[in-house]
Amino acid sequence: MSTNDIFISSLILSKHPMKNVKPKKRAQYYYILEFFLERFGISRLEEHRLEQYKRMLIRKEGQNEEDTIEVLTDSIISCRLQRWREEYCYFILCDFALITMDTEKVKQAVELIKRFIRVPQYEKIDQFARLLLTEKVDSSWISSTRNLLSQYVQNANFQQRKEKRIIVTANMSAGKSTLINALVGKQVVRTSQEVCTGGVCFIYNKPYEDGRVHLQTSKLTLNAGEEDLNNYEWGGKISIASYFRMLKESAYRICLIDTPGVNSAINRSHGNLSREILMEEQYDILLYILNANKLGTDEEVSHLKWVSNHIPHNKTVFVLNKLDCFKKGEDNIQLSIKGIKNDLKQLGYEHPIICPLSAYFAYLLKKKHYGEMLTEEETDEYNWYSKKFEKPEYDLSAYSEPAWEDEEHYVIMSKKCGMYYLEKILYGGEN
Ligand SMILES: Nc1nc2c(ncn2[C@@H]2O[C@H](COP(=O)(O)OP(=O)(O)OP(=O)(O)O)[C@@H](O)[C@H]2O)c(=O)[nH]1
Ligand SMILES: [Mg+2]
Repeated sequence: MSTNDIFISSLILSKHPMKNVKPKKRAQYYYILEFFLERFGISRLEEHRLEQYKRMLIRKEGQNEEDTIEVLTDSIISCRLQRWREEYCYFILCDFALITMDTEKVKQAVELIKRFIRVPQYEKIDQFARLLLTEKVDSSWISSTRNLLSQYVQNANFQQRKEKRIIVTANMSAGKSTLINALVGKQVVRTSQEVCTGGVCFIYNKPYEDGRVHLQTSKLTLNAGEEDLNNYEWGGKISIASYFRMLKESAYRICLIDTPGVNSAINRSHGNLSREILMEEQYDILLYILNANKLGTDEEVSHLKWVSNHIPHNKTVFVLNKLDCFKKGEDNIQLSIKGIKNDLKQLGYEHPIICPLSAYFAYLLKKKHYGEMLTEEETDEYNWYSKKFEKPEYDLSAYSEPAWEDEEHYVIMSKKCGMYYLEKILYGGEN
């Protein structure tokens, strides 16, 4: 495994077995962990991961950090690892594995640990390392290591999954970024009615929810907040990693790729950049978003033609977004879908997949389901859209995945707004 895999790994330290031991022991533990990592050369990502441990193990409000570190360093130097409680070396090995996600380094760390423990313990640490490296959680093992071991195993198993890459393209403001936030289930990329996405952004799934969003711009942070996500400059490669709130677990690792709208008159470079990326980047699915409010415009037809001519048809999935904006009496969803199908046939798409959707409602629905605070405006919109999608004329499940009365309300609404079907198309099956 390469060290980059740390970027898509999850880590929860709130139940760490060292959390409730005496501050001095905790600090000693930290320094030994740091010593092990530095011994094998520490990468930038590993440093950031280690920082998370440092905050848990050392930093305490009201303490003068420099004094503390000095005093504790002294006590580490005179500390004999032999006097440790026996299980600490298993914790160190797990934490080392969780920070590096590198099996070769873990093997070397086992040998280093042996230099500090007694010979009769060798057999047991080898046995434990085998368990760790074969990615098995053994319930007979000391219960205090189980949480760390299980986190490592989940990360390692996740990283062995095949990656599925999905790139999103459309004209400006069709809802590309909103759709990505809806797939993730939280706000990770910026959305706006103005030209918004100014560069290419890679959004990776993580194995489980640890409440942390990773952001790599020219700077790296493994705990990006709203402020960080809203203020970075475009340019270079932007990567984000977060746990995706999926309706059903996927057998794949997912990478979503957000691109700028192709038709910006002010930022002509956006169109070129997007098309370059569509030609050069590796991906399994091209998600083409049609804005239901702007069907048939010259700009739509022009981008559709370009995509049809340059991207294999069997890779392309179409989304008809913003269907919540349709007006009863004036618009007809069924006829629109039929019309698009015909247009796509003219362009040579034999059996195009078209997913009708309200990305914005899907986003609100997930946020609410996962207990996130909605703003007052979002709450009003959530209530308004909920009412709308209960009505048969807006029920998008009629064109995709039928909803059943005995299903959970969240699943029913996800079907009605089109999210359930879209996730099934994107994450399920072989593609
Ligand atoms: N009503 C409604 N509004 C939506 C929907 N999806 C997106 N929007 C709104 O459309 C506007 C543009 O959305 P974005 O997601 O930023 O669009 P984009 O395609 O990423 O735009 P660029 O990055 O500028 O190309 C925002 O105000 C969104 O809230 C939807 O399904 N329904
Ligand atoms: Mg965008």
